[in-house]
Amino acid sequence: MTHKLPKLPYEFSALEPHIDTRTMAVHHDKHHQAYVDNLNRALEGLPPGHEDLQKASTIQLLMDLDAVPEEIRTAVRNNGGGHFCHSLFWRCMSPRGGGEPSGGLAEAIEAGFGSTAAFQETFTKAAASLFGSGWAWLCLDGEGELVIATTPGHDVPLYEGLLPILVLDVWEHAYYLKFENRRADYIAAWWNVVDWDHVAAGLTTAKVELGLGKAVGWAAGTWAVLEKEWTKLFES
Ligand code: MN3
Repeated sequence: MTHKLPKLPYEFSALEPHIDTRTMAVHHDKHHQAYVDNLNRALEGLPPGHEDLQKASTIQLLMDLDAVPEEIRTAVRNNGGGHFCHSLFWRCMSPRGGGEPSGGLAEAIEAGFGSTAAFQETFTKAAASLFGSGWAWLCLDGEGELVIATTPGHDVPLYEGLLPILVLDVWEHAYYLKFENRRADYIAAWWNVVDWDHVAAGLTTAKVELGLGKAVGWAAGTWAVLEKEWTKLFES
């Protein structure tokens, strides 16, 4: 398939004053677009016998990188990963975001971290102390517990069997235009736009996926099923 840049579900300016218009425009239209273009370009160079990968979704590619020919594997990992991470990142933010989680999500966060404040403090520390470029995540693990994770580059927590439900981009391009080197200020501002409703929807999906995954033993084919649900999270 030809991978496509997802449309932002809000205007570039919608997250002002917390996340600025110019950063959103450059980040979505230039950075994310480049990952999509580079992924498509890498897949155009598939050697004969690997045409099936042309039809694979981003998640299917990432979940079975061994099936990707070695000469384009790094390009697929980095650019497919970048496409996945950013697609989820845009959806985790909203002009109606901020405040506190509620319902089942709030209960899960309290069970996992003691309180929303304690969760936010731990997540913030993980994001702030991540060396270099990468991502901070809230995920559901194989036991059904919420965990905080960080990944370097555009690596995804799916590699570790973690299902991501909230993600923060801490590459400098995500904040440098407004916050310069002050990553901590960016993270503090970002909490004001976190779309807890979307995170809650992600948790519900992840729980279903976890049940499905357990039922079939996380076989590679499982991801074909999971991918459908995850795509909804990005596109709905
Ligand atoms: Mn980015």
